[in-house]
Amino acid sequence: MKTQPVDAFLCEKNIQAKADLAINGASPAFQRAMHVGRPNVGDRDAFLASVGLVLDNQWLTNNGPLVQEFERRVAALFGVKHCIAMCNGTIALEIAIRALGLTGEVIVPSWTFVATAHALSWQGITPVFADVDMATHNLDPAAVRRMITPRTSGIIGVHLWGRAAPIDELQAIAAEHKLHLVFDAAHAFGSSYKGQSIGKFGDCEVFSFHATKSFNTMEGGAVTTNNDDLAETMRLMRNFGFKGYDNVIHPGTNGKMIEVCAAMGLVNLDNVDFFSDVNRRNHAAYREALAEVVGISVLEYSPTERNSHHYVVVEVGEDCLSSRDEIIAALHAENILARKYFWPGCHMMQPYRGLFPHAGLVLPNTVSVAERVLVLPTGVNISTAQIQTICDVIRVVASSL
Ligand code: T4K
Repeated sequence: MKTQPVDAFLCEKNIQAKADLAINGASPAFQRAMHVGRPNVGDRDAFLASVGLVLDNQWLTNNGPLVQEFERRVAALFGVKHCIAMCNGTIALEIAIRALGLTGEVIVPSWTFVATAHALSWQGITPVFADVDMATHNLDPAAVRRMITPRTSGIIGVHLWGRAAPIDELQAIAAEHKLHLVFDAAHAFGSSYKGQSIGKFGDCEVFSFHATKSFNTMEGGAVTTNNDDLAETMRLMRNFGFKGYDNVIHPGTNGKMIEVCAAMGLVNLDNVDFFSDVNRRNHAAYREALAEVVGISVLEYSPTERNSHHYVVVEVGEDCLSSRDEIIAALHAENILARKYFWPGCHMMQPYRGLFPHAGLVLPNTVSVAERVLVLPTGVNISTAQIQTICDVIRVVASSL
């Protein structure tokens, strides 16, 4: 498979001591930015050929043949009845939320990308933030129980970093309180829970295929479900509520995936195992290179569950000699654009801060984890030597060298 050359950002610098760091005046390790979220792109020629066919076909969007093929292949991969492809993950969330008839309050983690909360508030629903478990970074079921009120209509669990939320426990809470249960599976393409593919749990699961995801369609998303009626409603909603020409039978919006995005998705589906294999190797290289650094730990993935290993999540402990922000500053000076995903937590972001001024008091784990996490580059565009350089920077910053 052809991928982008990984030596385009070749780095020659040997980093042994603080004087070697760009933050102390040395030249940066990388001439061009090393981004978190560089797209994984499968066979470029196959993609370009497919785009040629789209143009020849003169069918660019509106449930075209490639979108339909893409939906069939994703549904088969997950073992779920329906995959409804959408233009992005956020619209997919909004459509799922609306199709399920959620109202009032919905419980979500604050420790997630802000789109999870925005999709609710965009529909006039109040996102109520529940705390996460420090070990899993996913919703803590006990915290969810504490946030239920008479206005609660649902729960959105997030499979953060592609590690499954506590599905059984959330399912039990939802059943007990007659709540809808949706999973934001934006990070979880190819993940499993107790050996079963993510994609068929809760009322539905919502994926993002944004360029920065392990599996991408440039922009894109999907809802997967085993519920026939829900699937039918969402298909109507993503296309203005049209059922055939001139016949609008449902409120709707424009949530359609275009053919070129489906073409990218089909090419990338052929390479999704390759992407995961590369990410797994990269993840192991990071873990090995950072194993001895005091106060630094790389978040682990279960050896018994599938995961794309797309997120290299580093936790900076209190015993580390440098803070998370000092490490980030040093990495950025080297042109390594590590991210603080998902600092500071949704509850601290402008649209929600005023709504819940005391939210931090009930979110101690979220507050804590938001201050200690950073995310490093991975994917098919990074070499083992470059990973080594990134780890050298962290090792030197986090030590007394
Ligand atoms: N739920 C969850 C849990 C999510 O994480 C997301 C999205 C959603 C829902 C919503 O799904 P979508 O509506 O996005 O399909 C990025 C992504 O835009 C977003 O999709 C993703 N999560 C989030 C975790 O990351 P930003 O604000 O960090 O994007 P940005 O522009 O800074 O890009 C990230 C990095 O990727 C940059 O350092 C540059 C690099 N990059 C980006 C693009 C687009 C590239 O190298 N090439 C590219 O083409 O949100």
